[in-house]
Amino acid sequence: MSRRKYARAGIAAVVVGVAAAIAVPAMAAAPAKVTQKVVGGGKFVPNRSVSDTMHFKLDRINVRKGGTISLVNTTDAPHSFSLVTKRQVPRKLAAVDACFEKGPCRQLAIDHGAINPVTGEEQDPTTPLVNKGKAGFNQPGDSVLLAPHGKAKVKVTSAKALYYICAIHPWMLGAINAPAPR
Ligand SMILES: [Cu+2]
Repeated sequence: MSRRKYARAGIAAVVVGVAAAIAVPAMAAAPAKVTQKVVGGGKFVPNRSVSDTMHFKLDRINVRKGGTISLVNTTDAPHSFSLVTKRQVPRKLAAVDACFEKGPCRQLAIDHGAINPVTGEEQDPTTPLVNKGKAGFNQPGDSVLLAPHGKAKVKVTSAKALYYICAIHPWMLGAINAPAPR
């Protein structure tokens, strides 16, 4: 083989190698099972603040379509895992407050039966799982309640980006198969 042919073979090998390197991340499928924990609790700093550190452990969940998210609540409080639109994800403190007024938190509470739709009074939720549209978690409004130290499993039946909040503590939020909301 001439020197030139060696050079061509070398270039071809590099091209194949680069193609493989590009193809590998695309071929690596999202996992079929993911665990999302709810962690944290109250925090008191004298003469400074009282805050609540409860949050979803993962800011972002990667899971394949048809995969399962196991929700594990390690806190003493109830929570929800509720799909909302990207726009409805709070990014400011005012949006956290507004969630209970005109935002999705109020509607989710009504859908779970945690607010009496006639009197507007809070009550024990009647519907732990709300499913809009087709089965599984795939669109805004799909929502599950987590009792204190409770567990739940949800099946993700969409490959699209999904966004979630806790409708009780809407600073708790994140994304499924999309960058974490900031
Ligand atoms: Cu919560």
